[in-house]
Amino acid sequence: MKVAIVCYPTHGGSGVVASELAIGLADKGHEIHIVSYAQPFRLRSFHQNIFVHEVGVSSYPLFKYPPYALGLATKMVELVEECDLELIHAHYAIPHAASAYLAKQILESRRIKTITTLHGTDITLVGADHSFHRVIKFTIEKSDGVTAVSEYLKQRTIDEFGIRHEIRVIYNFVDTKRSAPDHADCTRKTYAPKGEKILMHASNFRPVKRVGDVVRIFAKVQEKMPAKLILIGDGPERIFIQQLVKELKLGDHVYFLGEQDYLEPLFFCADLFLLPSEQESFGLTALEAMACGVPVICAETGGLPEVITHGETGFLYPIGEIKKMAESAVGLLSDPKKHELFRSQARRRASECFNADQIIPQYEAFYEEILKSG
Ligand code: GMT
Repeated sequence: MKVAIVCYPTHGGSGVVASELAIGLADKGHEIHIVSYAQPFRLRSFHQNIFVHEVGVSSYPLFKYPPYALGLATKMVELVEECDLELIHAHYAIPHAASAYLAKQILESRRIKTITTLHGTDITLVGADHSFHRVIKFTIEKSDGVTAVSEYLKQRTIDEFGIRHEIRVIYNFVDTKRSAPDHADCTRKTYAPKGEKILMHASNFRPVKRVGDVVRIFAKVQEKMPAKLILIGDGPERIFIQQLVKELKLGDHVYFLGEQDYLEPLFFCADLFLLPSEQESFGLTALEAMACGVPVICAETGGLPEVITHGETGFLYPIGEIKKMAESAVGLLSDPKKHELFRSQARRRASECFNADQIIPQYEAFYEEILKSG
């Protein structure tokens, strides 16, 4: 198949899923054209059968906001014609689904199909905003195929937008080959020289991630046992989090690593992953942690209960239940047998339910189904 995959290039789950899907499909011989405003970070190295096309938008003094959605639609039209593409797969509805719809209208004489994959905030936060609502609803309904990354997100989309179009749930995935321990290049000694336990969190440091809760949970754990906290990522809340770390006098125990392209090498250092988000349609980082044998303590929200099994691969508690999250962390980390059991159960669940080898063929089959449809 010849497919355009449209995505964000930045450190975020939707861009990771789109890039890893592109790699998996290209490995199977499909011709994949990535369309984005920059090279996605997971596609910086060469991959056979993947072609990256950057969308440039001219600036003009009249434009307060550069019309990216139009530049994107134009690029799609050109690519479909030049490369004879059959399908446009938009990851994250805003504005990608609208641009794909526009491209399809312009290309009316060609039988081009469009698929939109909903990732989360495109429905729950940004999409729910009144200023986008009608366009999101319209473009989802006009997509030839729609997928969501969890049952939760599918239901939320139906409730929020009254969508009648079928939404297929295709879970996010991990390449479990990359999660093999021989890929570990993080040394525990660097971060925990005295054998302290290592807690980890990775996100885009937006308010929805509740990184403050991560620090407060860690503070409670620290009171009970020697521990270190590794924070990965960057975003608007980072400055407040640094301040909070100072206020709680945790400066010697918390590391800020900034954005990292691959998390697996770091996860091999971790004893526990924390994701106490307000909202999480799936929680790809939690899955990546599990694949490396790291149990997850998270908020019982969104699609997280579909990924983490309470009492087996981690613990789920209501949003903001810092005390319970910290107690479970201490309980697990001070019981080596239980911790080891959780580690192996986490690894097994990631590999049995969310393995790239199972999920990528689901996308492939969905593409074929949509291409065959009338
Ligand atoms: O908010 C983020 O973490 C970024 C966002 C994205 O689109 O990059 O993540 C969303 O999509 C991910 C991939 O499908 C999911 O794993 C995240 O749960 C989801 N984020 C939220 O729902 C807040």
